[in-house]
Amino acid sequence: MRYFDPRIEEMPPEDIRKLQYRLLKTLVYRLYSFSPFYHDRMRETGVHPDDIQSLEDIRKLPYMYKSDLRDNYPDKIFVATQDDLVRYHVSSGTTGKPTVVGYTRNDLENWTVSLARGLVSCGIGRGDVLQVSYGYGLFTGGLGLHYGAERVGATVLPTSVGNTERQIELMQDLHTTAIACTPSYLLHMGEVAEKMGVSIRDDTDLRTGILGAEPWSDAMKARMEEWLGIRAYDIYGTSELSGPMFCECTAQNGFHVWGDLAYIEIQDPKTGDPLGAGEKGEMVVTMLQKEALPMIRFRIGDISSVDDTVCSCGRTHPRVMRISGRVDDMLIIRGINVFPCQTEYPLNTIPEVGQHFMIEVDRKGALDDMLVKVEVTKEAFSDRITDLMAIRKKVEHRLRNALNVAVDVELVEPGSLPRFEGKAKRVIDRRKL
Ligand code: DLL
Repeated sequence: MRYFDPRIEEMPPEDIRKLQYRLLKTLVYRLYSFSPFYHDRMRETGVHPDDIQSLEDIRKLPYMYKSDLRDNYPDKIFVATQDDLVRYHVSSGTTGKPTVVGYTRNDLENWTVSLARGLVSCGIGRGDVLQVSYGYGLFTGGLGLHYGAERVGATVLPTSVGNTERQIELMQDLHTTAIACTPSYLLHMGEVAEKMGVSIRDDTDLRTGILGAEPWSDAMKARMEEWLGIRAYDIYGTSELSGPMFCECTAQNGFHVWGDLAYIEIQDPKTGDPLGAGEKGEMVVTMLQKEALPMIRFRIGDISSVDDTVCSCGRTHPRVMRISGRVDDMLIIRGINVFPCQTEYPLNTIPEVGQHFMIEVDRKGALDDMLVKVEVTKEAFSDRITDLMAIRKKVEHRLRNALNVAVDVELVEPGSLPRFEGKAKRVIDRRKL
């Protein structure tokens, strides 16, 4: 199957924009009338639904922030009665109260359809066995992928996270062809498989990875594809948008954001000025059809750029490039802005080091001090101090070029840094403790 829904996926861009405008108008009137939260926000901003006369007028509407969800915990922003709610998910909230997302039946349907389109776009369908190794439960990854994969006719193997050896046995016994998990969990799986004497590349049928929920780089993708013998596709979403929503197609050049479901703005994070196609900035997302927890101009905080030209796969919906950081993840090291995920790319270009790293930030006297702990590969790990020093120098040099700031590097034994089953946590900032 080439498309899940060609009528939508190949819709001419002008028609997508017309549809978006119609959906926006309806959404704004509905929320002005039925949502006390949005009604008050619009009044405070001095905007009335009648002021929305074009798609660009979306910029007149007020923003929504993650803190709005926390401040209105658990469900004060919901625009659905209990009778209409069919599911909750709860995001873990590492920095405060968790946030709760409610879904109506239509919300679940749109979420499933969005993923069904994405899965077909990267070649998944009947005959595939998709191992879903995202967490099932309050996290959106497991159930989201599960329903999307069933919709396209794939066979789902709902392993969730953990029990990695068993996952690898099942992968072999049930002939898994595709896996959905975080990139860091797939790395961990590859290592555990090798310890079990299994090469994922040669001893399994795995050919596709649907990887996301955390930042990863093109270099890491290239390395995993080569090592594991797969094609690795980026998948993106957040709990507030429903969960995993948008997936890369076989062109592997950004994930398609379905215009009938979402409208994306890219803006300067400081001034809020709109940025053009190809310019990197903060993503602001409006979900055009969400019912229970509507999202207008949600400032997600992720940084990327948009390509709105028609994709070589034939799909007309804009593509968002790989996320290059989060506005609030930025570390300021001696006045220089550093995004932790900028570290990954240079490391992945050095064959002597593995793919695992940990950043530790401290303040020594008045100065910030950034230490990057990097695992050396088994092959490069040696007793010769001069060899290790040469590798360390190389890593320091590459990192300094990429980050524009000098960092200390400590080489550590293969397998000694923490491994992650869910999202990786690679930064310890002791300045905040
Ligand atoms: O991580 C939803 C998800 C599940 C996406 C499975 C993909 C696959 P949250 O837990 O709410 O939801 O976290 C959302 O994770 O704002 C990004 O900062 C980050 N993130 C998600 N996908 C990617 C990705 C899920 N492909 C937050 N690349 C987002 C980079 C990602 N960061």
